[in-house]
Amino acid sequence: DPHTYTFPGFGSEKFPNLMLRGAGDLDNWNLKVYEQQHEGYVAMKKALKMEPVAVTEEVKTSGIRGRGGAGFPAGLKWSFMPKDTPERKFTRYLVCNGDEGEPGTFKDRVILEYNPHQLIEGMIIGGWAMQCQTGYVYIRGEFLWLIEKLEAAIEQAREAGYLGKNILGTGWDYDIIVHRGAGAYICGEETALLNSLEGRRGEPRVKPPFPAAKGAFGQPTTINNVETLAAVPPILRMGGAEYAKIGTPKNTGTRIFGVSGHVKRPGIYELPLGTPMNFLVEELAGGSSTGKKIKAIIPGGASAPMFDDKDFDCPLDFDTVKARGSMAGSGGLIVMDEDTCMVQATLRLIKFYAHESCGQCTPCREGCNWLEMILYRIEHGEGKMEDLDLIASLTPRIGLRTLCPLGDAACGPMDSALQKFRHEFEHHITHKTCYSQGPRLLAKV
Ligand code: L3W
Ligand code: SF4
Repeated sequence: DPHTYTFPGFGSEKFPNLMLRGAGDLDNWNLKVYEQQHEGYVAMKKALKMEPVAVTEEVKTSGIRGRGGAGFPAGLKWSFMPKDTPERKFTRYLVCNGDEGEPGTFKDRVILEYNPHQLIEGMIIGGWAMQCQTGYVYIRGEFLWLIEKLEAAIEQAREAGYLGKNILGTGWDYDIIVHRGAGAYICGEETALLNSLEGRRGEPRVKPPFPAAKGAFGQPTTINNVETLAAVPPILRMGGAEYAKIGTPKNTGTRIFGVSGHVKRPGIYELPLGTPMNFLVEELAGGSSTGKKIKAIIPGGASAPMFDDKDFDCPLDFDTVKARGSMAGSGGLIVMDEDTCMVQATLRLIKFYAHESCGQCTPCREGCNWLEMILYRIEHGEGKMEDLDLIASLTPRIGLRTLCPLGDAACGPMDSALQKFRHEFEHHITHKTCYSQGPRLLAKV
């Protein structure tokens, strides 16, 4: 059944298959296969017969929240775009954020590789709803093999008359341009992405103005994640109200969770929002791959504070994960067993943020480097007990004091690791060996 699927070894429970539909079919990147076998472009044809504002209303009704990390209601975001008036005509842009670079997150690439037409269809529907002239896919530069496939799929859509001039006789002109990033994580932040798209240095801008008021090239722009836009065709096909029945009332629909780390079956899983984390990790991903107890799980990409076993039952929806002190973020779960050294794991994460900081804000640029240096000496058995107080005094001076969320993102894993696994940091300092791995050589990272 193309609408649902069951997991091998997991009884007969049916899960809705909206995002990964057709993804198992290697020819699905081909327009004909997508159209003939997976109801491709049915939603687009339906949307183009509707008033643009009615399409936005349908997305609002669906309740879908942005899948890139912040969980902002997508329909509401679309409705922020200014409409033309007799006095003023706007050039409007739709930008798809395909700069997937969050550690532990690998869902957008699956859509781009196996279901690119669903994204293109979502971008045409979004472009129509907001009456945009151009759609951009800002894609992570390392995804070379996906870029070729995506561009070939876009060309097929052009040939079919779904992109270009006077699309399907509506009088509306719209095309999609693929723009490659050059390897900076920060360009996944929406305003840094816009700077990069414009050929400037990829640094976040001050918000407000939000992109809906002043975005790409100074014009009204909506930026949505790949997964959010790819969810639009199923929403239009089934109707917003029907989509809203999946998941929980304020966290509707399905999302693609990525599970990596110490599990037997790492990979991606499409599930309704609100699915309990331990169901995903234990039942679907097969539980611990090492036979050791699972010690920590990062629930939503590296920026999300870590959970310890008290929260493994947490329903994976934006609000509950937040209420329990973390964030559902990009939906990438990183699972760590009890042999994982939390000092080393935290150092690895902080090293990433220190490297990727764009350097505009002093708290982020200097603070992340300081955290890295302090963690480095603790990891190598050269830390002092006062270092833990120093860390605790540094993070409140970084978080919420910066231009973009990267500074906060570094503080999440740092604070949660220290709060939940403080004894491991203390052990490194007092014993000069590792709590989890014994008297291992405290290796350089
Ligand atoms: C108009 C207003 N628009 C908000 C729009 C805003 C944006 C969206 C959400 O961070 C998170 C971050 C990462 N008028 C508006 C408005 N908007 N108020 O709504 O905005 P915001 O600022 O809450 O979030 P953000 O800056 O988009 C995203 C976390 O996601 N994350 C990151 C993942 C990284 C990737 C990647 O590598 N590509 O996905 C993962 O957890 O830490 O907290 O569009 O314009 N009044
Ligand atoms: Fe750049 Fe960090 Fe400031 Fe973000 S928080 S703008 S990455 S310096």
